[in-house]
Amino acid sequence: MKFNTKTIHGNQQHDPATGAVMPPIYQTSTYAQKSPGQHKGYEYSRTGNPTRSALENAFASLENGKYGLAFASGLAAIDAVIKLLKPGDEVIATNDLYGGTYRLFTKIFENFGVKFHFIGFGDTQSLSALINDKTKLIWIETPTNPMLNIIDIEAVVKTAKATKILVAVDNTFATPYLQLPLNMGADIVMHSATKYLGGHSDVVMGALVVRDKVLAEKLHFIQNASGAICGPQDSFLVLRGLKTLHVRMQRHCENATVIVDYLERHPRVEKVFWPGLKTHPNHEIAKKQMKDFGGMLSFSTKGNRKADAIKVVENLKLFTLAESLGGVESLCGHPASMTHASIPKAVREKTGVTDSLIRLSVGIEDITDLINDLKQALKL
Ligand code: P1T
Repeated sequence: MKFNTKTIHGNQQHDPATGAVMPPIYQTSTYAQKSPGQHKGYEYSRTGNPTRSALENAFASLENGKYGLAFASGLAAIDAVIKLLKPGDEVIATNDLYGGTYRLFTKIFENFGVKFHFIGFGDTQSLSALINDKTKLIWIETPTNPMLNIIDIEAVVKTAKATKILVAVDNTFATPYLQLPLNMGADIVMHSATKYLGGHSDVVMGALVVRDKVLAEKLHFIQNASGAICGPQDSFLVLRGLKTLHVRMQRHCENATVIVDYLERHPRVEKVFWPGLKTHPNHEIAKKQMKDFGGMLSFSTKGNRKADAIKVVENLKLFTLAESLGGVESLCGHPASMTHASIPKAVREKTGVTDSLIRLSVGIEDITDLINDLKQALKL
């Protein structure tokens, strides 16, 4: 089945009880048992719920995996992955990643004795140099949030596989429409389904997809034992969102292409960060592993002044100033004071998250209106 059909039909079946084409919202916490342990596959909704199962199956299909798991948020999904580890274990993570992920690693899991190394993944030598027998997981985001760096997934997998280290890829920015990390040898794909998968900014949710049965069983155990599941109503909404993922992504990419071209030529713009640019340092890797270049971009204003960046995001009208991304509507953000404020200034500035950086989540509105909004906002 092709991807554009999978978004609608992948691993889906009509409701066995009624034939309902869309899975009903099974708003129930528990299920009748005939005799203790004798039930129809569901016993308690933390462990499993039919609406959530339909969504988890759809996630697995889209990422070309075997097992999908849905969580209460993207961070809850990441939390479950790190709970595979033990005190003393080490993780090598990209140094340019969502602020909340950095906070979870450094402020929660370091207290439990897990050690995190944050590095740029520009070359595999620095990765190899850090690998030792305590290294259990490599955590990458690609494209990264918010600098839009691209990490060569196959190269990382090649380095890790020699030593059986798990490779997890946060695929939130790319979505399975643009890239399939499991096909490139990664072990775990993670999503903030809050973003493009849901697509309508009305749900907070996380997802994991894996191929390996033993790994899936461990993650299911953690999902049930820790309990950070999502509810049936949210599962229904994300399942509905998924059905238009391919159409939305196509338009996100098209609109971003036009906006990047406009910003590149704008006299008030210093630099644009988007992997589709030929001048982007990782453009060739992006071309190799992605189908298109996505709807997320960042840019800085001429002179690199914080006040100018703030003024631009205040001026924008159609681009709503808000946290999050990946919805049908365009959003703008100031990472240094919003999404990445939990990363110390010195650490974030090293990766380029300066006070003059603006991030755009390009929506699927008419491109003329989006360009006009940027035009008026950049008249500083
Ligand atoms: O917000 P939540 O669903 O818990 O997902 C966390 C998360 C994980 N990974 C990436 C790449 C993310 O971008 C996020 C959430 N990001 C934002 C809220 C943001 O505005 O960047």
